[in-house]
Amino acid sequence: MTNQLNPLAISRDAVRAIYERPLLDLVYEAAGVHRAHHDHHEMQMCTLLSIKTGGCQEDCKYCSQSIHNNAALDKELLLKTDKVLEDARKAKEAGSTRFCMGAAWPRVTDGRGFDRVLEMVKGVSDMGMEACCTLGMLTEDQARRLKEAGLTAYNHNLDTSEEFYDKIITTRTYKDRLETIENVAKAGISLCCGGILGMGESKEDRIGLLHRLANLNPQPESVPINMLVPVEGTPLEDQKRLDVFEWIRTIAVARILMPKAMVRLSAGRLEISREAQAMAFMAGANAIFTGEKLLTTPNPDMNEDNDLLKELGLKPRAPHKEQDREAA
Ligand code: SAM
Ligand code: DTB
Ligand code: SF4
Repeated sequence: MTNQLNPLAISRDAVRAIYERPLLDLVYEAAGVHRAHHDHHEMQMCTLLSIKTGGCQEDCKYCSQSIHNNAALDKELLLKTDKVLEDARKAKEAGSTRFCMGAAWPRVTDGRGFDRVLEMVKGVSDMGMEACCTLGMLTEDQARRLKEAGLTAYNHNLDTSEEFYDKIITTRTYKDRLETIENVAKAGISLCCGGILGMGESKEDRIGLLHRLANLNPQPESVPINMLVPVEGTPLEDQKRLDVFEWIRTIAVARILMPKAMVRLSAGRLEISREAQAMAFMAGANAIFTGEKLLTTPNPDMNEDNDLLKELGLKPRAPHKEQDREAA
């Protein structure tokens, strides 16, 4: 069961003790864990595409796509499969090895829309790329069908601590999130699960999020760490920026607690300096989203990212590396 504590459960006090270490000690330890479990010269490059944009009924206070918010947004119905596969091909040519398709759906509903998404997943997977989706809540049967179509990973975030959750979202519960996570695990799909920092949560909330993530059983294969992008027209548009060292601290703790996971720098990189990103890579972050856009907000320029990786001596990671290693 995914939402039960795993047998190696780590206590919240233990997570807090790690989180509160002197920052440089923490980064030093995280760097060691990173090097013990990964090739620390490798960076996984992923590309995101919003396959259905806006009009979502959930009331997530950070999100440009919620009907409860007033963000200026070009809404878009579910894209055609050909267009999505064309974008995936371009992402592959640009060096991306994982293609993640996001839909502003609160949940997946069976029917023509979902059938089309299954077609997209199959197409991306047939191209030799890792296919990832984030489509909202999912039943066990829908997860199974995605797996059969070739899905590598499903993104479904816990976003923050259980205590802070209802300050951010009221139309669904933490338990709803955990149920989908469990359905993903039952289907044998890798879980991509992380959160957002800088929404006005306390340090204790960040500790609570890390504690829940580390105790998921199995642990997530990928942990996206989003820094809030304050979107105009959302309730969080004027949110004060989180100190970037708290972001680095969170990344380091995630790396120590989830040694095998890919720790993914997600939203918010545009506003984070090269130096801070380099420190995050030192602290164990080993995946980024590349390309000019995330789902609806801008992302660093591809050339700037390539320059940064080159400067730091990092190289792109091959697709399906884990499976290849297990099969060898
Ligand atoms: N609707 C699906 C869901 O909520 O699971 C999938 C798409 S949703 C946009 C995926 C994730 O993007 C959210 O869980 C959240 O962590 C992140 N996100 C959305 N808007 C963001 C923002 N303005 N700043 C930072 N992260 C954001
Ligand atoms: C995740 O945790 N971050 C990505 C991915 N999963 C789907 C999405 C970030 C979205 C940022 C806001 C936007 O572009 O709309
Ligand atoms: Fe909908 Fe996902 Fe945005 Fe929440 S985060 S409003 S569920 S698209």
